[in-house]
Amino acid sequence: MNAPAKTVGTSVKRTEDARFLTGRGRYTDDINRPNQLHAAFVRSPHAHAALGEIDKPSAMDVPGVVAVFTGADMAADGVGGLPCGWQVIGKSGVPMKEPAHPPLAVGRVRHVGDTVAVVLADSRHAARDGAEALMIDYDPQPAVVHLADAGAAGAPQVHDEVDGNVCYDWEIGDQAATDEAFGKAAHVTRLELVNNRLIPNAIEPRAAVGEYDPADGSYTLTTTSQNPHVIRLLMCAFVLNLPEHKVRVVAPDVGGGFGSKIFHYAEEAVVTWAAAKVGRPIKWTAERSESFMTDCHGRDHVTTAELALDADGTFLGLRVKTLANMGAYLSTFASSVPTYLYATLLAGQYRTPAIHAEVKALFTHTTPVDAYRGAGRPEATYVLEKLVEKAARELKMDPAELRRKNFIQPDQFPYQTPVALAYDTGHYEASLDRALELSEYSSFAERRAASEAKGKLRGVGFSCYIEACGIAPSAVAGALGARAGLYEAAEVRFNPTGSVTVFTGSHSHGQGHETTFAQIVADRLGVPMANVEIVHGDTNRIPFGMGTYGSRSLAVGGSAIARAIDKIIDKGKKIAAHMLEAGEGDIEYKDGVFSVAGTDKSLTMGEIAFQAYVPHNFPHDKLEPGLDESAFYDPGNFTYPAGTYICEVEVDPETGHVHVDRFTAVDDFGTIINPMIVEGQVQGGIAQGLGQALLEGAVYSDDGQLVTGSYMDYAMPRAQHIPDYRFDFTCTPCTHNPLGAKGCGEAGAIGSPPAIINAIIDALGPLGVDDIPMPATPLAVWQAIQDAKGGT
Ligand code: MCN
Repeated sequence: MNAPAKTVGTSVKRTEDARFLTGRGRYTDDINRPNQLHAAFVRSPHAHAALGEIDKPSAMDVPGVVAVFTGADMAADGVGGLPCGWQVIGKSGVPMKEPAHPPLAVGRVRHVGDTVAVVLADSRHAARDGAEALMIDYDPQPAVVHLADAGAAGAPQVHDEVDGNVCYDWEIGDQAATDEAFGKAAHVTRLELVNNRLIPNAIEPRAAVGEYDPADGSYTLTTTSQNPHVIRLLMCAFVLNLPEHKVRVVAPDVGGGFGSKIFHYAEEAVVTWAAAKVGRPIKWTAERSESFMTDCHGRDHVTTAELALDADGTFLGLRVKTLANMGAYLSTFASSVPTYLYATLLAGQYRTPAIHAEVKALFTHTTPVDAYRGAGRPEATYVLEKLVEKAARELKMDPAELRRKNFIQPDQFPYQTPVALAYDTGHYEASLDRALELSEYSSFAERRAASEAKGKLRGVGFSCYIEACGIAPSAVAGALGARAGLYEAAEVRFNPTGSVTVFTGSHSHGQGHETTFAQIVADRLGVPMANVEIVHGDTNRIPFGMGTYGSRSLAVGGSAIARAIDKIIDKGKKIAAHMLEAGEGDIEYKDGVFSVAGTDKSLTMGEIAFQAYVPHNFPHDKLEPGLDESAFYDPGNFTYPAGTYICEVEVDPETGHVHVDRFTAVDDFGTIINPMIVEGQVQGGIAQGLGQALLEGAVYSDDGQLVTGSYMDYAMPRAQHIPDYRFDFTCTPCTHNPLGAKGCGEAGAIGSPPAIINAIIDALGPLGVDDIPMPATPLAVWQAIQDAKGGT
């Protein structure tokens, strides 16, 4: 029997889409349990207030309401706070401040939307009525909202125990060497910028169902999570103090996460705890306005950056100072984002010999800020790629050529940057050249002239991004302060009749793992893809898992699967040797067939699998029955996808409207499993980057109200905003994982904002505009034009 055709590298259609497109997906909100109660959370209307009396009877009187719980109730049960998973050690060894974060507020509320109480009722509407009826004594206090104010003397304190609202003051790189580089510089380019706060908007809002079984004291939490094992670990160890073997966490189909569903949220702990209190299942689904207020936000940096260059444009040094908004509490991964996922990427694709970066993280009375697609790396790319483009303008150099001049060269890998990371491989010039060609950069001047003839301004902008993904090598993560290693686990079970069940610790919530992982398994085991089932998202079925974020699933989760398959093949060789009466060393394996070297004796993988489970004459002291192997894979390094993005915009100077006319993306993701899925990932990421660059931005009033709390005020990109994409890939395989693959899930969101903003600045250059903030809304662009003209 011939092995099925290889699938890796081909655009196999997504297996999971049959379920999604026919309405057969099973999401948390689809789950209903007999006798369940519905939860409504009571949220603070104030950014900062002392909590007085909470009058439970006012809600209990509402028909259908069964129970009301507050922070005091949870505290009385010994419930702990929501933890942060990364310890950042600041300057002079000062550890970060991690103030208490009770799931329901105790004594004080610290942001609009802070969770104050939960009302349980027979119906969703009754729960909501009860929540609205609950009388709470708030004593409003002054709030601090903006980064610029949070560190000022006399600013309101978010936590009494955190002096000056400073979570940490951290640095990386060599300050003395950087100062010396600036001393020698022929030219210094300076930049001040804001990386706008974003609000994640997955199609499926967060939801959770908590259950308790008094028969055996076990709990089940079904939740919209990207990493169910991590949620179980954090909830059991830090919050509810439960034995892990009594807690099952299930993340069924999840309708998008983009990072916002990797954190352990208050509602998950509350519904689990309250289910045992009332002895009934409890279901909660967020309303969209709750999502705006309580899903962790992203970005929110204020940065000054300086690039030192010599007379011919060679980079000598980079100096960066960033203020990062943590919001009111430290969310699960928040501390790592502006440090290890941001400052370590500031070398970009360049050979800058000296870099020094300082990051001060501050608490404010706003929604907590944590990872959002790209997490830290978009902020780093935005700083660096705006700065480089500005340097090119100031030096009157072609922006592509300035970059080319400073690229790390292919023969310099592995390349140790001055900011901790060691890139394993890359070929940056190859991506740049292909992008120049694909974007028709050489004929840009003609298109610019054509736009001008229509009264429009055309600009072109570049971004040569790099990211570190495949998070995270345990050795590096541990050294950087992670409280756990970030390996991944897999179990591959070759069933007796030829099907394969794969249990993975990764979690797919839009990325197509059921397809791409099956491609890897099918090719390596020589079975049809249809025979492979990928199981994820259930702590009772999967031995362990770190989940999906940081574009880690293929590079880390996929590598764990590849390792488990290697073990299956090794065992298959032993069985084949026994069956074929040959020495194990004489058994060769290729495309699903074991054969004795130099003979025509062979057995297929399917035959071996069957024999593995019916081992009539196995030497049982040497060979156990079964063909089921597990593996953990701890990456040796991050993977470093990189690429060049070139954006062309046309701006209407009368209205400030920006039309993104074409967007070229040439990415190096190493070996690609499924080009269609990867292209989809890049498209989605660019759409999110375009949202940040042109439309999205969370706005708080000075007293801490979230002004952009609905789609009336927070604009997401729509089909009409999506440009003519031009895609291609270059390939330098990752050198340290068995697949040669680098992550692709965040690249688009990381690389695109600076390309778009640089293009707008280029377009407006003739009018004297030399900067534009994100989001570059028509008003912001129009205002910049007026300011440059000296008008209002
Ligand atoms: N892939 C491939 N070849 C490569 C790299 C990846 O075929 N060289 C495939 C993978 O097998 C997988 C997909 O592309 O099917 C994305 O893989 P990877 O880059 O490993 O990223 P993850 O699967 O770990 O996904 C996480 C990443 C992140 S961090 C965010 S945020 C994000 C994203 O993916 N959130 C998403 N993409 C998303 N897409 C959807 N639809 N929804 C989200 O919430």
